[in-house]
Amino acid sequence: MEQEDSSMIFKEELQRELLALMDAPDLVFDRTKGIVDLMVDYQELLMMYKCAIKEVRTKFEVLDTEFSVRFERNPISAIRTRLKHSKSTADKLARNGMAFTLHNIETYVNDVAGIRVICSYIDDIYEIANALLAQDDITLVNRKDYIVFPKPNGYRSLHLIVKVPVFFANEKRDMKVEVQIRTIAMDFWASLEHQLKYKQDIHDQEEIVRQLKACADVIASTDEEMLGIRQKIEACSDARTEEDILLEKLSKVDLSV
Ligand code: 0O2
Repeated sequence: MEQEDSSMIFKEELQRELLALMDAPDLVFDRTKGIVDLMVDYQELLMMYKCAIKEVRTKFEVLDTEFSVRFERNPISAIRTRLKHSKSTADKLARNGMAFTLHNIETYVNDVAGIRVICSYIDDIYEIANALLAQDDITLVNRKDYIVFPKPNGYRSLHLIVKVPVFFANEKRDMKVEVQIRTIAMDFWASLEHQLKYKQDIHDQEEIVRQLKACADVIASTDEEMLGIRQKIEACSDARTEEDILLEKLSKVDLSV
């Protein structure tokens, strides 16, 4: 009932505004121009975020290539990137009582540019994150460790908001990028859990939430165990002779970079 009232008021206000605009063509022109300008500038801003994603993605790809040559294994199993949907950006601003302006997007929405890095093992997450943060053109804006401090629903991931400089034809801009780093298992869990957000009519929601939490706990201990096994295997291969090491180094020469 309350919703109907507010939608009636909104419709009446809109009608009044349209009538006022019909009497004032200059105002119509100004408003239209304002909206077109905003959309053009917004497109440009998205282009800049897209470039920032490319910069950070390349940094992770470089680290992965270096690891693969030095340690003969790839810490990164996959990299996914996305630009936040405009509706999602508008919703986030509206939830915080803010208008959809370029200034508000840049200042208050940290995840317009998003990059998700999927690792096999937990220690890779921190190694990759530290290697990124050690780079002198990267500034850490915020760090949330949902691995050490998981969310009550069981969500685990390392979140970093970083700023990266991007060089355009006429300017250099520091752009914010949200980086989420997690294991394959954590990612598998998060994808399924994410569906809960968009399904309104789920029966037995409480049971599903409980099952998801239980799965998150199993996944966390499996991740720990897998890391332990890998470390044991590595410890065995550390007991090599000088000759083994030399032969191993020689075999690396043929690795395709
Ligand atoms: P989408 O669709 O993934 O882009 P802040 O960004 O700091 O102002 P926020 O949004 O609470 O505040 O940040 P936080 O906690 O770092 O979470 C941001 C993103 O992390 C979310 O983006 C999700 O991608 C992911 N995330 C956080 N919590 C959960 C969770 O419980 N389950 C799952 N599956 N993902 C989670 P968005 O904004 O939801 O949208």
